[in-house]
Amino acid sequence: MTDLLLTEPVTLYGSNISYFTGKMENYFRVRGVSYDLRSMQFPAFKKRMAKKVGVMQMPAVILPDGRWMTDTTRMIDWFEQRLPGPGLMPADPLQRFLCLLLEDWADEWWWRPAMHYRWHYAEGARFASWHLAEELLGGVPGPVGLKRLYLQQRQRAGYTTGDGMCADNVVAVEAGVARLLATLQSIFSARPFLFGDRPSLADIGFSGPFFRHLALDPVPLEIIRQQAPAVLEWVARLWNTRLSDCASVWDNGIPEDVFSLLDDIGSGYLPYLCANTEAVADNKRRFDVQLDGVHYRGARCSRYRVWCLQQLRLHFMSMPEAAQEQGRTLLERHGCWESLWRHACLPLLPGQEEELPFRAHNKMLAVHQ
Ligand SMILES: N[C@@H](CCC(=O)N[C@@H](CS)C(=O)NCC(=O)O)C(=O)O
Repeated sequence: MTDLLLTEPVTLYGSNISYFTGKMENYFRVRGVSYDLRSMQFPAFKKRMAKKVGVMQMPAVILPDGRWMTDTTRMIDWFEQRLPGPGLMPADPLQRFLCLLLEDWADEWWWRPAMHYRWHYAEGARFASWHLAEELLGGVPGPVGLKRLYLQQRQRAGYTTGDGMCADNVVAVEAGVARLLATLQSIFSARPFLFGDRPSLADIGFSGPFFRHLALDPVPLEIIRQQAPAVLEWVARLWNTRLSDCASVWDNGIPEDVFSLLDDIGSGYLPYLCANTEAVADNKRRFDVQLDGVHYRGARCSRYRVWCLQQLRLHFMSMPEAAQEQGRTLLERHGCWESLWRHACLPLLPGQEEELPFRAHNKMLAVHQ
């Protein structure tokens, strides 16, 4: 693929407290791509973006040649294939697959707890609703209090209480975050990035839940300060790292402490993807599921996440045979294998998401479906 020559900054439309905008900013900074962050102004931006790429979601990237892009996973993949120099993907096929798996997990699974901490606690909801009302809805006539109420209700109905969170599972969901923090605390006490001295796609993936949410919103930030200061250091380190200054390569093999992340993927995320697949196949809009002892009632169906599961399978199958064998043993040992392949046939729509990053068919979760 020809090297991409960017003589002007790309435009990044989003919000400076948004999960996926924050992920894309971390990517651009680490990769040395200059960008110009602009806030989306509603309602005009919504129509404009939907016309350009098919959906309205944050962020949108506009290339200097005027092309619009969406979906951080596919955008990053697009840039990685075109930007010069060693990038964020390890050469070792199994490390590479694990980076893709961790990125997907960070995008899709940690979204709900991150939204929970922001919108469940009054402190978080006060901060975020004020910020978003001013930043995104400043041009909409009406009192700011009403806008804040609207935003709070929309986000809860779409992503927390409307996506399987309830009074009964708050403690267990927060315990899952504490488990993640404990593992990451021990990883980042041992080395600067997930796979060694150099950031990889997995670090960029985890900047989604951490940079603009868990390490920003008041309640989880205090938990991280007290319980996982090495994670806070990693958040700032990633933000302040340029890949071009990193001489070193990733460590060889898979660091042992990454295995407990795989255990969690095997007991929570992959079974969730299976339950979502079944619900989409049955044309449901919501489903109940018990994962790792946590009961989610009325979780939202996601066509996009059926595609995510398919992508994980394709990434696995694209590895050379020896790496697949090694990968299978590893995934079996950590409870990830059976659920990765449980449903032979995935209910994808014809051509689903094939035009990404220039056109999307589905939002990650359609709030008003
Ligand atoms: N898969 C997409 C997900 C983007 C996404 O869901 N962004 C959120 C905000 S951080 C959003 O815009 N949601 C749409 C909405 O709330 O209507 C990506 O990687 O870019």
